[in-house]
Amino acid sequence: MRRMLAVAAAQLGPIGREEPKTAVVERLLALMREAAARGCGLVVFPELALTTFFPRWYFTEEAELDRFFETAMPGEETLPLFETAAELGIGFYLGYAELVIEEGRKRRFNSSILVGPDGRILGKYRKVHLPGHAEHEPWRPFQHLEKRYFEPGDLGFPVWRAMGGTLGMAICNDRRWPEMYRVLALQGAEMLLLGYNTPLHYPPVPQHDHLQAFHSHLCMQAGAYQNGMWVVAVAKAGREEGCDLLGQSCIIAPTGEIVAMAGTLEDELILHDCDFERTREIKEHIFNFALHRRPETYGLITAMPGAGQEASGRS
Ligand code: CDV
Repeated sequence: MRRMLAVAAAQLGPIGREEPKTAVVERLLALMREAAARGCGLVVFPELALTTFFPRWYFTEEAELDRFFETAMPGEETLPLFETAAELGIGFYLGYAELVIEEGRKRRFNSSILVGPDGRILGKYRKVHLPGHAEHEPWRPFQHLEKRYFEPGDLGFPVWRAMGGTLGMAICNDRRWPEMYRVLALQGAEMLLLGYNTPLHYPPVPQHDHLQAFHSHLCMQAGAYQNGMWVVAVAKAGREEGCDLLGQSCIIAPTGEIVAMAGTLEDELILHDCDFERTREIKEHIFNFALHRRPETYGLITAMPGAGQEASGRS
């Protein structure tokens, strides 16, 4: 018996710094409508999908920063996404900047939500692995201030049973960390939804610039295969405010094979009919966790962050 979910990865082209959120939401709605018209039950949007990738700037005024954040979900500008999803009967994943008052203070997270085909929020994820730096570093051609503008996610890596399968969420840099896939797989995740903004130029190690697409696919294909899960990875792509962002959004099968990949750096939909049952080909055989894992030898993974490394390296 097959267990099918037709999934759309909705890559976005660049978003301008002054582009109103309402205009971005129109672009998202066009992609959502196309996904539904082509028979999809789920559409996946990128990380921070409502605005330009604002951590590339150092802001001195809090109000300048605040305008990129959402204080409610749905909010006034994002409500049409929820209404349209419910009308069309399609679920979605959306990355956005979250600003909440918790513990009596302002807290900021790089977040994503999973919305069901009835337009209701099923779950929220807050990005755990924040790359970049916390202080202004003028030597860089552009900043990557995620460590300044966001707190590390505090919700862990939950899974949700929805749309016929078991789904997990992660965001951008999380895809480079094998622990993320494994923690999801140990909870039975069959599909990972992930949005990203990956600059082609990596200022601390520019000699790796030509490897951005390779490294992106390498870690996700390995994560898919070693954990027997589908991976739906969606870029914000193209030249955004002078910064070139990787495209090549893709859908990866539990075998590690890329089964669909974007060919442009613009708004573009790629689709695949995913069979959740295919996860068994991996999970019941080569990566049968119950049969082959030796967790008693893996204790160091949770006991320490790094092998005596200083926390002062550049990222
Ligand atoms: N948005 C990101 O998390 N970007 C990182 C870059 C800075 C390395 C990434 O892992 O793609």
